[in-house]
Amino acid sequence: MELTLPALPYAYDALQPYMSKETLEYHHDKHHQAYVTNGNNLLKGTEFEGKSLEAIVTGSFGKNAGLFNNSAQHFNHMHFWKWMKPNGGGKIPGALEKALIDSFGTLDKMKEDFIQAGVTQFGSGWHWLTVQNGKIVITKTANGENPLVHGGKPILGNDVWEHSYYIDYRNRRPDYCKAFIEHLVNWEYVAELYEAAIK
Ligand code: MN3
Repeated sequence: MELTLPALPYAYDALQPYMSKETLEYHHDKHHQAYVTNGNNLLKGTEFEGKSLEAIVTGSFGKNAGLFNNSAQHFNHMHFWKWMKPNGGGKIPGALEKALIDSFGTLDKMKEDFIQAGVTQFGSGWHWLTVQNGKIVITKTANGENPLVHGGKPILGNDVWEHSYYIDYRNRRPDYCKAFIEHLVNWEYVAELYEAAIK
């Protein structure tokens, strides 16, 4: 399967003031495009040609670092664009809201723990809401790594590589993580992945 860059599901300026047009132009058009281009080059001639993206990511982990880094980042960013929406961060659909309260006690505690995971990820990486063994847990990973390679199903992830926030927030990663969970998350898409993960 050839990796392809999906179009952004909203206009480049649609997430302002929380994520700028300039950030999305660089992040989507340059950074994500590079993962797609490099991933396709590294895929050629390997046993993974013709496999699903998930199979490439989990199969190359620990075996082919270049292919893993680029294919995992492609997977992460394909979802990342859909994990955000204009006027995001509002009401969480009922079944997911209940599951989050069951897992974390309160929604505020879930948000606090999610932000903390992003703030404490040392260097580049991601922080996640993941369905693992039927429960929702918060994790963080370095570089392109994601919960798929640890047997989890990621339902929400935020990119804390500096390219995701430095234009808008400079060094203020905590403010970026807070803005993401409060104002950008597309909870309908998270709920869709949650329903698929618990089937
Ligand atoms: Mn990125």
